[in-house]
Amino acid sequence: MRKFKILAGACLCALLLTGTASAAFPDVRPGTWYAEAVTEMEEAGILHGYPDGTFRPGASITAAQFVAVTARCAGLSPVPGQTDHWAAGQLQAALQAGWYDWDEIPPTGERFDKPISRQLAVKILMRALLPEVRGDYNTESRKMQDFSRLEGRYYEPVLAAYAAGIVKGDDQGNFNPQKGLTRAEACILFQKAMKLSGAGEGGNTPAPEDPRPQVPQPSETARGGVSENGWLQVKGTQLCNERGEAVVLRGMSTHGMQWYGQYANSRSIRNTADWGANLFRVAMYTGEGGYLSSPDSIKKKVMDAVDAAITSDLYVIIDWHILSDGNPMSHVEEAKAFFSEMAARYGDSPAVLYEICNEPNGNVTWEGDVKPYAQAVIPVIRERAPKSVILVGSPTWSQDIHMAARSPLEGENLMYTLHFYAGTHGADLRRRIDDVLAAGAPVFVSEWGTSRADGSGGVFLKEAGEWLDFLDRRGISWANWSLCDKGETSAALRPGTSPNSAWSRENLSESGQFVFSRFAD
Ligand code: IDC
Repeated sequence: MRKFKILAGACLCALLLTGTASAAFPDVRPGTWYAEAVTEMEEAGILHGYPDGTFRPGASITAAQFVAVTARCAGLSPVPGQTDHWAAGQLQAALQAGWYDWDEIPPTGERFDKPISRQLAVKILMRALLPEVRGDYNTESRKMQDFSRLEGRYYEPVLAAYAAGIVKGDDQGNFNPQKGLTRAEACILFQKAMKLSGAGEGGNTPAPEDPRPQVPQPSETARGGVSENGWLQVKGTQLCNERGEAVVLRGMSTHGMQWYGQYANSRSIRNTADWGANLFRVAMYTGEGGYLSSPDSIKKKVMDAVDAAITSDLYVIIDWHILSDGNPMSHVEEAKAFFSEMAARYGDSPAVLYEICNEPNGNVTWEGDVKPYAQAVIPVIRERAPKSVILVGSPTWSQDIHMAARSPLEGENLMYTLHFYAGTHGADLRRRIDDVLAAGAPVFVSEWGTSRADGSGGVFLKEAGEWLDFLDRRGISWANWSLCDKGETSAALRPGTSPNSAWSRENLSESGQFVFSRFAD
Protein backbone atom coordinates (compact mmCIF):
# COMPACT_ATOMS: atom_id res chain seq x y z
CA MET A 1 0.00 0.00 0.00
CA ARG A 2 1.30 3.39 -0.87
CA LYS A 3 1.20 5.96 1.86
CA PHE A 4 0.53 9.54 1.01
CA LYS A 5 1.53 12.64 2.89
CA ILE A 6 -1.68 13.74 4.43
CA LEU A 7 -2.71 16.32 6.88
CA ALA A 8 -3.39 14.79 10.22
CA GLY A 9 -6.69 15.45 11.81
CA ALA A 10 -8.21 17.77 9.24
CA CYS A 11 -11.95 17.53 9.56
CA LEU A 12 -13.55 17.96 6.19
CA CYS A 13 -17.17 17.30 5.55
CA ALA A 14 -18.66 14.82 3.15
CA LEU A 15 -15.85 13.65 0.90
CA LEU A 16 -13.25 13.78 3.59
CA LEU A 17 -14.91 12.56 6.72
CA THR A 18 -12.14 10.91 8.66
CA GLY A 19 -12.59 7.79 10.66
CA THR A 20 -14.96 6.06 8.24
CA ALA A 21 -14.28 2.36 7.90
CA SER A 22 -12.10 1.57 4.92
CA ALA A 23 -14.32 -1.26 3.76
CA ALA A 24 -15.53 -0.99 0.19
CA PHE A 25 -18.37 1.44 -0.34
CA PRO A 26 -21.66 -0.28 -1.07
CA ASP A 27 -22.17 1.94 -4.12
CA VAL A 28 -18.69 1.35 -5.61
CA ARG A 29 -19.08 -1.89 -7.50
CA PRO A 30 -15.89 -3.93 -7.81
CA GLY A 31 -14.70 -4.14 -11.37
CA THR A 32 -15.93 -0.71 -12.39
CA TRP A 33 -13.32 1.50 -14.03
CA TYR A 34 -12.96 3.62 -10.93
CA ALA A 35 -13.27 1.01 -8.16
CA GLU A 36 -9.54 0.44 -7.73
CA ALA A 37 -8.74 4.14 -7.67
CA VAL A 38 -11.43 4.87 -5.10
CA THR A 39 -10.24 2.05 -2.90
CA GLU A 40 -6.61 3.08 -3.19
CA MET A 41 -7.32 6.70 -2.36
CA GLU A 42 -9.64 5.75 0.44
CA GLU A 43 -7.08 3.41 1.96
CA ALA A 44 -4.49 6.16 1.72
CA GLY A 45 -6.74 8.39 3.77
CA ILE A 46 -7.30 10.87 0.97
CA LEU A 47 -10.97 10.15 0.40
CA HIS A 48 -13.76 8.92 2.57
CA GLY A 49 -17.41 8.44 2.01
CA TYR A 50 -20.46 10.31 3.09
CA PRO A 51 -21.73 9.81 6.63
CA ASP A 52 -24.20 7.20 5.38
CA GLY A 53 -21.25 5.12 4.15
CA THR A 54 -21.78 5.77 0.46
CA PHE A 55 -19.24 7.24 -1.91
CA ARG A 56 -21.67 8.51 -4.58
CA PRO A 57 -19.32 8.04 -7.51
CA GLY A 58 -21.74 9.51 -10.02
CA ALA A 59 -22.36 12.77 -8.15
CA SER A 60 -20.68 15.96 -9.35
CA ILE A 61 -17.70 17.00 -7.28
CA THR A 62 -17.95 20.50 -5.88
CA ALA A 63 -15.28 23.19 -5.91
CA ALA A 64 -14.76 22.87 -2.16
CA GLN A 65 -14.46 19.11 -2.28
CA PHE A 66 -12.05 19.21 -5.19
CA VAL A 67 -9.77 21.83 -3.65
CA ALA A 68 -9.85 20.17 -0.24
CA VAL A 69 -8.83 16.79 -1.63
CA THR A 70 -6.12 18.38 -3.74
CA ALA A 71 -4.82 20.15 -0.64
CA ARG A 72 -4.65 16.81 1.11
CA CYS A 73 -2.79 15.24 -1.81
CA ALA A 74 -0.29 18.10 -1.88
CA GLY A 75 0.08 18.43 1.88
CA LEU A 76 -1.09 22.04 1.92
CA SER A 77 -2.04 23.23 5.39
CA PRO A 78 -5.20 25.30 5.86
CA VAL A 79 -5.02 28.97 6.84
CA PRO A 80 -7.84 31.00 8.37
CA GLY A 81 -10.63 31.38 5.84
CA GLN A 82 -13.15 34.15 5.27
CA THR A 83 -16.28 32.12 6.01
CA ASP A 84 -17.22 29.31 8.35
CA HIS A 85 -17.58 26.85 5.47
CA TRP A 86 -15.98 23.50 6.34
CA ALA A 87 -13.38 23.89 3.59
CA ALA A 88 -12.77 27.65 3.89
CA GLY A 89 -9.28 27.09 5.32
CA GLN A 90 -8.15 24.83 2.51
CA LEU A 91 -9.68 27.10 -0.11
CA GLN A 92 -7.95 30.14 1.33
CA ALA A 93 -4.59 28.35 1.41
CA ALA A 94 -5.06 27.15 -2.16
CA LEU A 95 -5.95 30.66 -3.33
CA GLN A 96 -2.86 32.07 -1.67
CA ALA A 97 -0.73 29.32 -3.17
CA GLY A 98 -1.87 30.53 -6.58
CA TRP A 99 -3.69 27.36 -7.59
CA TYR A 100 -6.56 29.47 -8.94
CA ASP A 101 -7.65 33.11 -9.15
CA TRP A 102 -10.04 35.00 -6.95
CA ASP A 103 -12.83 35.18 -9.53
CA GLU A 104 -12.73 31.44 -10.24
CA ILE A 105 -13.74 30.44 -6.72
CA PRO A 106 -14.40 33.65 -4.75
CA PRO A 107 -13.27 33.28 -1.11
CA THR A 108 -16.60 34.75 -0.10
CA GLY A 109 -17.98 31.27 -0.63
CA GLU A 110 -20.83 31.54 -3.10
CA ARG A 111 -19.28 28.93 -5.44
CA PHE A 112 -17.79 26.59 -2.87
CA ASP A 113 -20.61 24.07 -3.12
CA LYS A 114 -21.19 24.38 -6.86
CA PRO A 115 -19.85 21.76 -9.27
CA ILE A 116 -16.34 22.63 -10.43
CA SER A 117 -15.67 22.78 -14.18
CA ARG A 118 -13.24 20.33 -15.70
CA GLN A 119 -10.93 23.06 -16.96
CA LEU A 120 -10.65 24.64 -13.53
CA ALA A 121 -10.25 21.28 -11.82
CA VAL A 122 -7.37 20.39 -14.11
CA LYS A 123 -5.72 23.76 -13.56
CA ILE A 124 -5.85 23.34 -9.79
CA LEU A 125 -4.56 19.80 -9.95
CA MET A 126 -1.66 20.66 -12.25
CA ARG A 127 -0.61 23.73 -10.30
CA ALA A 128 -0.79 21.86 -7.02
CA LEU A 129 0.85 18.60 -7.96
CA LEU A 130 2.64 18.93 -11.28
CA PRO A 131 3.61 22.58 -11.69
CA GLU A 132 6.68 21.78 -13.82
CA VAL A 133 4.85 19.85 -16.53
CA ARG A 134 4.34 21.55 -19.89
CA GLY A 135 2.46 20.39 -22.98
CA ASP A 136 3.36 21.22 -26.55
CA TYR A 137 0.57 23.31 -28.05
CA ASN A 138 0.55 21.69 -31.49
CA THR A 139 0.74 18.14 -30.25
CA GLU A 140 -1.69 18.34 -27.36
CA SER A 141 -4.35 20.66 -28.74
CA ARG A 142 -4.88 18.23 -31.61
CA LYS A 143 -6.00 15.59 -29.14
CA MET A 144 -9.01 17.73 -28.20
CA GLN A 145 -11.81 17.85 -30.73
CA ASP A 146 -13.38 20.70 -28.79
CA PHE A 147 -10.17 22.63 -28.15
CA SER A 148 -11.90 25.80 -29.37
CA ARG A 149 -14.21 25.66 -26.36
CA LEU A 150 -11.34 25.74 -23.89
CA GLU A 151 -10.85 29.20 -22.37
CA GLY A 152 -7.42 30.70 -22.94
CA ARG A 153 -6.51 30.93 -19.27
CA TYR A 154 -6.69 27.14 -19.07
CA TYR A 155 -4.57 26.33 -22.14
CA GLU A 156 -1.37 25.80 -20.26
CA PRO A 157 -2.53 23.44 -17.50
CA VAL A 158 -4.89 21.47 -19.74
CA LEU A 159 -2.24 20.96 -22.44
CA ALA A 160 0.17 19.90 -19.71
CA ALA A 161 -2.37 17.45 -18.32
CA TYR A 162 -2.84 15.92 -21.77
CA ALA A 163 0.91 15.67 -22.22
CA ALA A 164 1.25 13.94 -18.86
CA GLY A 165 -1.55 11.52 -19.75
CA ILE A 166 -3.66 12.64 -16.83
CA VAL A 167 -6.66 13.49 -18.93
CA LYS A 168 -8.03 11.84 -21.99
CA GLY A 169 -11.03 12.99 -23.94
CA ASP A 170 -14.37 11.24 -24.00
CA ASP A 171 -15.20 8.75 -26.72
CA GLN A 172 -15.57 11.58 -29.21
CA GLY A 173 -12.24 13.10 -28.22
CA ASN A 174 -13.88 16.02 -26.44
CA PHE A 175 -12.49 17.45 -23.22
CA ASN A 176 -15.75 19.22 -22.35
CA PRO A 177 -13.99 22.08 -20.51
CA GLN A 178 -17.11 23.67 -19.02
CA LYS A 179 -18.74 20.47 -17.86
CA GLY A 180 -18.48 19.22 -14.32
CA LEU A 181 -16.85 15.97 -13.34
CA THR A 182 -18.08 13.15 -11.18
CA ARG A 183 -16.47 12.12 -7.94
CA ALA A 184 -15.32 8.91 -9.62
CA GLU A 185 -13.68 10.82 -12.46
CA ALA A 186 -12.04 13.18 -10.00
CA CYS A 187 -10.71 10.24 -8.08
CA ILE A 188 -8.94 8.95 -11.20
CA LEU A 189 -7.41 12.40 -11.72
CA PHE A 190 -6.13 12.54 -8.15
CA GLN A 191 -4.71 9.09 -8.39
CA LYS A 192 -2.89 9.74 -11.66
CA ALA A 193 -1.51 13.09 -10.54
CA MET A 194 -0.36 11.64 -7.23
CA LYS A 195 1.49 8.86 -8.99
CA LEU A 196 3.21 11.18 -11.40
CA SER A 197 4.10 13.77 -8.82
CA GLY A 198 5.64 11.23 -6.50
CA ALA A 199 3.67 12.85 -3.70
CA GLY A 200 3.22 9.37 -2.33
CA GLU A 201 5.79 7.95 0.02
CA GLY A 202 6.88 4.46 0.79
CA GLY A 203 6.24 2.67 -2.44
CA ASN A 204 7.83 -0.64 -1.53
CA THR A 205 5.11 -2.41 -3.39
CA PRO A 206 4.24 -1.46 -6.95
CA ALA A 207 1.35 0.91 -7.47
CA PRO A 208 -1.89 -0.79 -8.45
CA GLU A 209 -2.60 -0.92 -12.13
CA ASP A 210 -4.40 2.02 -13.64
CA PRO A 211 -8.02 0.98 -14.18
CA ARG A 212 -8.05 2.83 -17.48
CA PRO A 213 -5.47 1.41 -19.83
CA GLN A 214 -2.80 3.73 -21.13
CA VAL A 215 -3.34 3.54 -24.83
CA PRO A 216 -0.45 4.34 -27.14
CA GLN A 217 -1.42 7.20 -29.41
CA PRO A 218 0.77 8.83 -32.05
CA SER A 219 0.88 12.61 -31.96
CA GLU A 220 1.15 12.82 -35.72
CA THR A 221 0.67 10.40 -38.56
CA ALA A 222 2.11 10.44 -42.05
CA ARG A 223 -0.14 10.05 -45.09
CA GLY A 224 0.64 9.51 -48.73
CA GLY A 225 1.26 6.44 -50.84
CA VAL A 226 3.99 3.89 -51.29
CA SER A 227 6.42 6.23 -53.06
CA GLU A 228 6.32 8.53 -50.05
CA ASN A 229 6.36 5.96 -47.25
CA GLY A 230 8.19 2.96 -48.64
CA TRP A 231 8.41 -0.26 -46.64
CA LEU A 232 6.02 -0.46 -43.73
CA GLN A 233 7.09 -1.64 -40.32
CA VAL A 234 5.30 -2.21 -37.03
CA LYS A 235 6.90 -0.47 -34.07
CA GLY A 236 5.22 -1.26 -30.77
CA THR A 237 1.55 -1.15 -31.67
CA GLN A 238 1.93 1.44 -34.42
CA LEU A 239 2.18 0.94 -38.15
CA CYS A 240 5.10 3.06 -39.37
CA ASN A 241 6.69 3.97 -42.64
CA GLU A 242 10.21 3.20 -43.74
CA ARG A 243 11.56 6.17 -41.78
CA GLY A 244 9.89 4.91 -38.62
CA GLU A 245 7.19 7.61 -38.60
CA ALA A 246 3.63 6.62 -37.67
CA VAL A 247 1.58 6.14 -40.80
CA VAL A 248 -2.13 5.62 -41.38
CA LEU A 249 -3.59 3.75 -44.33
CA ARG A 250 -7.19 4.37 -45.32
CA GLY A 251 -9.05 3.01 -48.29
CA MET A 252 -11.59 0.60 -49.73
CA SER A 253 -12.05 -3.13 -49.74
CA THR A 254 -13.45 -4.76 -52.83
CA HIS A 255 -16.58 -6.88 -52.57
CA GLY A 256 -16.11 -10.51 -53.64
CA MET A 257 -13.84 -10.75 -56.67
CA GLN A 258 -16.16 -13.42 -58.11
CA TRP A 259 -19.14 -11.06 -58.01
CA TYR A 260 -17.89 -7.48 -58.29
CA GLY A 261 -14.41 -7.95 -59.72
CA GLN A 262 -15.14 -5.21 -62.25
CA TYR A 263 -14.60 -2.58 -59.51
CA ALA A 264 -11.11 -3.94 -58.92
CA ASN A 265 -9.98 -2.83 -62.37
CA SER A 266 -7.30 -0.19 -62.86
CA ARG A 267 -9.72 2.68 -63.49
CA SER A 268 -11.79 2.04 -60.34
CA ILE A 269 -8.63 1.69 -58.30
CA ARG A 270 -7.25 4.93 -59.72
CA ASN A 271 -10.57 6.63 -58.95
CA THR A 272 -10.32 5.49 -55.35
CA ALA A 273 -6.75 6.80 -55.12
CA ASP A 274 -7.85 10.11 -56.69
CA TRP A 275 -10.39 10.50 -53.89
CA GLY A 276 -7.53 10.33 -51.39
CA ALA A 277 -7.18 6.67 -50.43
CA ASN A 278 -3.73 5.19 -49.90
CA LEU A 279 -4.93 1.61 -49.35
CA PHE A 280 -6.85 -0.97 -51.38
CA ARG A 281 -7.96 -4.38 -50.16
CA VAL A 282 -8.54 -7.21 -52.57
CA ALA A 283 -11.10 -9.51 -50.94
CA MET A 284 -10.64 -12.94 -52.45
CA TYR A 285 -13.46 -15.12 -51.12
CA THR A 286 -12.30 -18.68 -50.76
CA GLY A 287 -15.79 -20.22 -50.52
CA GLU A 288 -19.03 -18.85 -51.99
CA GLY A 289 -17.92 -19.59 -55.56
CA GLY A 290 -14.57 -17.88 -55.03
CA TYR A 291 -10.98 -19.05 -55.23
CA LEU A 292 -11.53 -22.65 -54.19
CA SER A 293 -14.05 -23.11 -57.03
CA SER A 294 -12.10 -21.32 -59.80
CA PRO A 295 -8.54 -20.83 -58.60
CA ASP A 296 -6.94 -19.77 -61.85
CA SER A 297 -9.42 -17.14 -62.99
CA ILE A 298 -9.87 -15.66 -59.52
CA LYS A 299 -6.14 -15.57 -58.88
CA LYS A 300 -5.63 -13.73 -62.14
CA LYS A 301 -8.20 -11.13 -61.12
CA VAL A 302 -6.45 -10.72 -57.79
CA MET A 303 -3.05 -10.23 -59.38
CA ASP A 304 -4.44 -7.74 -61.89
CA ALA A 305 -5.96 -5.77 -59.02
CA VAL A 306 -2.76 -5.86 -56.97
CA ASP A 307 -0.73 -4.71 -59.99
CA ALA A 308 -3.21 -1.89 -60.63
CA ALA A 309 -3.07 -0.77 -57.00
CA ILE A 310 0.73 -0.72 -57.12
CA THR A 311 0.57 1.38 -60.30
CA SER A 312 -1.72 3.82 -58.47
CA ASP A 313 0.83 4.09 -55.62
CA LEU A 314 -1.54 2.41 -53.13
CA TYR A 315 -0.72 -0.06 -50.43
CA VAL A 316 -2.67 -3.21 -51.18
CA ILE A 317 -3.93 -6.08 -49.03
CA ILE A 318 -4.26 -9.57 -50.45
CA ASP A 319 -7.13 -10.96 -48.38
CA TRP A 320 -7.79 -14.71 -48.04
CA HIS A 321 -11.48 -14.05 -47.48
CA ILE A 322 -12.75 -16.99 -45.47
CA LEU A 323 -16.38 -16.58 -44.45
CA SER A 324 -18.66 -19.61 -44.92
CA ASP A 325 -15.52 -21.73 -44.47
CA GLY A 326 -15.24 -20.49 -40.89
CA ASN A 327 -12.23 -22.51 -39.76
CA PRO A 328 -9.06 -21.40 -41.57
CA MET A 329 -7.55 -24.81 -40.88
CA SER A 330 -9.98 -26.45 -43.31
CA HIS A 331 -7.99 -25.09 -46.24
CA VAL A 332 -4.59 -24.48 -44.71
CA GLU A 333 -2.75 -26.31 -47.50
CA GLU A 334 -4.48 -24.26 -50.20
CA ALA A 335 -3.68 -21.11 -48.24
CA LYS A 336 -0.01 -22.04 -47.97
CA ALA A 337 0.24 -22.72 -51.70
CA PHE A 338 -1.57 -19.49 -52.57
CA PHE A 339 0.46 -17.26 -50.27
CA SER A 340 3.70 -18.90 -51.33
CA GLU A 341 2.90 -17.91 -54.89
CA MET A 342 1.83 -14.38 -53.92
CA ALA A 343 4.94 -13.83 -51.81
CA ALA A 344 7.15 -15.08 -54.63
CA ARG A 345 5.54 -12.55 -56.92
CA TYR A 346 5.25 -9.59 -54.57
CA GLY A 347 7.77 -10.27 -51.81
CA ASP A 348 10.04 -7.47 -52.95
CA SER A 349 7.20 -4.94 -53.28
CA PRO A 350 6.81 -2.56 -50.34
CA ALA A 351 3.16 -2.06 -51.35
CA VAL A 352 1.77 -5.47 -50.50
CA LEU A 353 0.28 -6.65 -47.18
CA TYR A 354 -0.94 -10.20 -46.64
CA GLU A 355 -4.20 -10.86 -44.75
CA ILE A 356 -4.21 -14.55 -44.09
CA CYS A 357 -7.74 -15.21 -42.81
CA ASN A 358 -10.52 -12.66 -43.16
CA GLU A 359 -12.96 -13.80 -40.49
CA PRO A 360 -12.65 -17.08 -38.62
CA ASN A 361 -16.07 -17.95 -37.24
CA GLY A 362 -18.17 -20.80 -35.92
CA ASN A 363 -16.65 -23.39 -33.68
CA VAL A 364 -13.07 -22.12 -33.76
CA THR A 365 -10.67 -20.90 -31.09
CA TRP A 366 -7.54 -18.79 -31.23
CA GLU A 367 -5.37 -21.37 -29.50
CA GLY A 368 -6.74 -24.43 -31.26
CA ASP A 369 -7.29 -23.19 -34.80
CA VAL A 370 -6.36 -19.65 -35.78
CA LYS A 371 -2.97 -19.44 -34.09
CA PRO A 372 -1.77 -22.81 -35.44
CA TYR A 373 -3.02 -21.74 -38.87
CA ALA A 374 -1.08 -18.50 -38.64
CA GLN A 375 2.00 -20.40 -37.47
CA ALA A 376 1.70 -22.59 -40.57
CA VAL A 377 1.07 -19.84 -43.13
CA ILE A 378 3.31 -17.02 -41.89
CA PRO A 379 6.61 -18.91 -42.38
CA VAL A 380 5.60 -19.68 -45.95
CA ILE A 381 5.09 -15.97 -46.63
CA ARG A 382 8.28 -15.07 -44.78
CA GLU A 383 10.38 -17.27 -47.06
CA ARG A 384 9.82 -14.84 -49.92
CA ALA A 385 8.49 -11.74 -48.21
CA PRO A 386 10.67 -11.44 -45.13
CA LYS A 387 9.58 -7.99 -44.03
CA SER A 388 6.06 -7.45 -45.37
CA VAL A 389 3.26 -6.70 -42.94
CA ILE A 390 1.03 -9.71 -42.28
CA LEU A 391 -2.51 -9.27 -40.94
CA VAL A 392 -4.08 -11.99 -38.81
CA GLY A 393 -7.77 -12.47 -38.02
CA SER A 394 -9.33 -13.94 -34.90
CA PRO A 395 -12.46 -15.91 -33.93
CA THR A 396 -15.95 -14.35 -33.96
CA TRP A 397 -15.48 -12.66 -37.34
CA SER A 398 -12.22 -11.03 -36.28
CA GLN A 399 -13.51 -9.51 -33.11
CA ASP A 400 -11.65 -11.68 -30.59
CA ILE A 401 -8.42 -9.71 -30.76
CA HIS A 402 -8.16 -9.99 -26.99
CA MET A 403 -7.64 -13.74 -27.37
CA ALA A 404 -4.80 -13.08 -29.78
CA ALA A 405 -3.31 -10.41 -27.52
CA ARG A 406 -3.30 -12.83 -24.61
CA SER A 407 -1.33 -15.36 -26.60
CA PRO A 408 0.37 -13.41 -29.36
CA LEU A 409 2.27 -14.75 -32.32
CA GLU A 410 6.01 -14.46 -32.39
CA GLY A 411 7.62 -12.46 -35.14
CA GLU A 412 7.97 -9.00 -36.61
CA ASN A 413 5.53 -6.88 -38.59
CA LEU A 414 2.41 -8.75 -37.57
CA MET A 415 -0.89 -7.04 -36.80
CA TYR A 416 -4.27 -8.30 -35.61
CA THR A 417 -7.33 -7.39 -37.63
CA LEU A 418 -10.47 -6.05 -35.98
CA HIS A 419 -13.66 -5.83 -38.04
CA PHE A 420 -16.68 -3.74 -37.12
CA TYR A 421 -19.98 -2.60 -38.57
CA ALA A 422 -21.20 0.72 -37.22
CA GLY A 423 -24.86 -0.36 -36.94
CA THR A 424 -23.96 -3.41 -34.87
CA HIS A 425 -20.76 -2.77 -32.94
CA GLY A 426 -19.92 0.11 -30.62
CA ALA A 427 -18.21 1.17 -27.43
CA ASP A 428 -17.59 -2.34 -26.11
CA LEU A 429 -15.55 -3.31 -29.11
CA ARG A 430 -13.70 0.00 -29.04
CA ARG A 431 -12.84 -0.61 -25.43
CA ARG A 432 -11.48 -3.98 -26.43
CA ILE A 433 -9.19 -2.27 -28.93
CA ASP A 434 -7.84 -0.05 -26.16
CA ASP A 435 -7.25 -3.03 -23.90
CA VAL A 436 -5.42 -4.83 -26.67
CA LEU A 437 -3.27 -1.81 -27.56
CA ALA A 438 -2.45 -1.32 -23.90
CA ALA A 439 -1.36 -4.95 -23.82
CA GLY A 440 1.01 -4.17 -26.69
CA ALA A 441 -0.73 -5.88 -29.61
CA PRO A 442 -0.99 -3.92 -32.89
CA VAL A 443 -4.46 -3.54 -34.45
CA PHE A 444 -5.46 -3.01 -38.08
CA VAL A 445 -9.12 -2.52 -39.09
CA SER A 446 -8.96 -4.31 -42.43
CA GLU A 447 -12.75 -4.27 -42.85
CA TRP A 448 -15.54 -2.12 -41.49
CA GLY A 449 -18.90 -0.92 -42.74
CA THR A 450 -21.31 1.92 -42.19
CA SER A 451 -24.16 -0.64 -42.16
CA ARG A 452 -25.18 -3.42 -39.85
CA ALA A 453 -23.00 -6.53 -39.82
CA ASP A 454 -25.12 -8.12 -42.55
CA GLY A 455 -23.96 -5.43 -44.98
CA SER A 456 -27.34 -3.71 -44.94
CA GLY A 457 -29.48 -1.42 -42.78
CA GLY A 458 -28.75 2.17 -41.86
CA VAL A 459 -26.51 3.77 -42.87
CA PHE A 460 -25.20 4.59 -39.42
CA LEU A 461 -23.06 7.59 -40.16
CA LYS A 462 -23.04 9.10 -36.68
CA GLU A 463 -21.82 5.84 -35.21
CA ALA A 464 -19.37 5.41 -38.08
CA GLY A 465 -18.02 8.89 -37.36
CA GLU A 466 -17.46 8.00 -33.72
CA TRP A 467 -15.58 4.91 -34.82
CA LEU A 468 -13.37 6.74 -37.29
CA ASP A 469 -12.56 9.51 -34.82
CA PHE A 470 -11.59 6.83 -32.34
CA LEU A 471 -9.36 5.10 -34.89
CA ASP A 472 -7.81 8.40 -36.01
CA ARG A 473 -6.80 9.28 -32.48
CA ARG A 474 -5.03 5.97 -32.16
CA GLY A 475 -3.41 6.03 -35.59
CA ILE A 476 -5.23 2.88 -36.68
CA SER A 477 -5.51 2.08 -40.39
CA TRP A 478 -8.70 0.92 -42.08
CA ALA A 479 -10.39 -0.40 -45.21
CA ASN A 480 -14.11 0.06 -45.80
CA TRP A 481 -16.54 -2.60 -47.04
CA SER A 482 -17.13 -2.32 -49.96
CA LEU A 483 -16.33 -0.90 -53.38
CA CYS A 484 -19.28 -2.09 -55.43
CA ASP A 485 -22.69 -0.95 -56.65
CA LYS A 486 -24.75 -3.73 -55.04
CA GLY A 487 -28.13 -2.70 -53.66
CA GLU A 488 -27.00 -2.88 -50.03
CA THR A 489 -26.27 0.10 -47.84
CA SER A 490 -22.62 -0.79 -47.24
CA ALA A 491 -21.90 -0.48 -50.97
CA ALA A 492 -19.95 2.70 -51.73
CA LEU A 493 -21.22 3.17 -55.30
CA ARG A 494 -24.69 3.95 -56.56
CA PRO A 495 -26.23 1.14 -58.65
CA GLY A 496 -25.08 1.34 -62.26
CA THR A 497 -21.89 3.32 -61.59
CA SER A 498 -19.39 2.62 -64.36
CA PRO A 499 -16.08 1.06 -63.35
CA ASN A 500 -14.54 2.60 -66.45
CA SER A 501 -14.90 6.35 -65.93
CA ALA A 502 -14.13 8.93 -63.27
CA TRP A 503 -16.53 9.15 -60.30
CA SER A 504 -18.18 12.32 -59.15
CA ARG A 505 -19.93 12.70 -55.81
CA GLU A 506 -23.19 11.69 -57.51
CA ASN A 507 -21.74 8.26 -58.25
CA LEU A 508 -21.14 7.63 -54.56
CA SER A 509 -23.82 6.21 -52.30
CA GLU A 510 -24.58 7.81 -48.96
CA SER A 511 -22.04 5.48 -47.42
CA GLY A 512 -19.51 6.14 -50.18
CA GLN A 513 -19.76 9.90 -49.79
CA PHE A 514 -19.11 9.65 -46.10
CA VAL A 515 -16.29 7.14 -46.37
CA PHE A 516 -14.48 8.83 -49.26
CA SER A 517 -14.59 12.12 -47.37
CA ARG A 518 -12.63 10.46 -44.55
CA PHE A 519 -9.69 9.17 -46.59
CA ALA A 520 -7.64 12.31 -46.19
CA ASP A 521 -7.11 14.02 -42.83
C1 IDC B 1 -21.26 -9.66 -47.33
C2 IDC B 1 -21.69 -8.88 -48.55
C3 IDC B 1 -22.96 -9.43 -49.10
C4 IDC B 1 -22.77 -10.91 -49.35
C5 IDC B 1 -22.31 -11.60 -48.08
C6 IDC B 1 -22.06 -13.09 -48.26
O1 IDC B 1 -21.83 -7.52 -48.18
O2 IDC B 1 -23.32 -8.76 -50.30
O3 IDC B 1 -23.99 -11.46 -49.79
O4 IDC B 1 -21.12 -11.01 -47.62
O5 IDC B 1 -20.99 -13.33 -49.07
C7 IDC B 1 -18.27 -9.51 -43.25
C8 IDC B 1 -17.60 -10.24 -44.33
C9 IDC B 1 -18.10 -9.79 -45.68
C10 IDC B 1 -19.58 -9.52 -45.66
C11 IDC B 1 -19.78 -8.32 -44.74
C12 IDC B 1 -21.22 -7.82 -44.66
O6 IDC B 1 -16.19 -10.15 -44.26
O7 IDC B 1 -17.80 -10.81 -46.60
O8 IDC B 1 -19.99 -9.18 -46.94
N1 IDC B 1 -19.31 -8.68 -43.41
O9 IDC B 1 -22.07 -8.80 -44.19
N2 IDC B 1 -18.00 -9.56 -41.96
C13 IDC B 1 -18.88 -8.82 -41.27
C14 IDC B 1 -19.73 -8.23 -42.20
